[in-house]
Amino acid sequence: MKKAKIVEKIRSVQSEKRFEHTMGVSYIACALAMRYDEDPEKAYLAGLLHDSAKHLKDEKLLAIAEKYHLPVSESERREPYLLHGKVGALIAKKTFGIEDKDILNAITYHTTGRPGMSKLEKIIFIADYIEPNRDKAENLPKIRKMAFEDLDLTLLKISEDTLSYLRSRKDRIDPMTEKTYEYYLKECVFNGGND
Ligand code: DGI
Ligand code: FE
Ligand code: FE
Repeated sequence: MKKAKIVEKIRSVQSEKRFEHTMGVSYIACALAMRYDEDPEKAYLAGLLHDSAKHLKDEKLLAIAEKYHLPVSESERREPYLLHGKVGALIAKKTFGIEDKDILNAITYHTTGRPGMSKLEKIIFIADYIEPNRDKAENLPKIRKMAFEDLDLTLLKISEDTLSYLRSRKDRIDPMTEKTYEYYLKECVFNGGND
């Protein structure tokens, strides 16, 4: 499907605010791709589609996951919105014809991250957090600057802040969110944080 058509389809299901976020993620992902020698087109597409299942209600996310035999973890069953990455990747494939595994993984893991992420996965995870319309997270000015200096250190900082945010709210933490933090903590200490 043509890019302009994808943009229009996404616009038609998202609220104005979410659509602005989506476009923010696409453009920041593009800029990060330019900085880190990743393909800007892939980054743009992954950004555009990363929240393509975010407008769906919990029951719908669970129903889609069941219909397409997507594995649903205990944590996702309790907090079905965590499935919007996985289901988003399915939509990217089935509705928008995206076959690129790296783009699909970037969509799948954009909320929790995962150990050993690809460059594109890191870019989408980070762009989602720093895009210009985001305003809630602490340390954003620092993290925004960091993002253009060191991908792994930024990833570590974002997972650390996300964990403390979830703990402060007494939200349940998905094991993958924790694993991502632990992996990048080791990674950064071990290799000094260069990507
Ligand atoms: O979809 P977006 O809002 O653009 O961003 P996102 O997909 O990164 O989702 C962010 C939300 O997900 C944020 O409120 C924190 C939450 N989240 C991230 N990891 C976990 C989590 N929520 C729970 N309950 N457990 C997690 O491990
Ligand atoms: Fe999301
Ligand atoms: Fe998002």
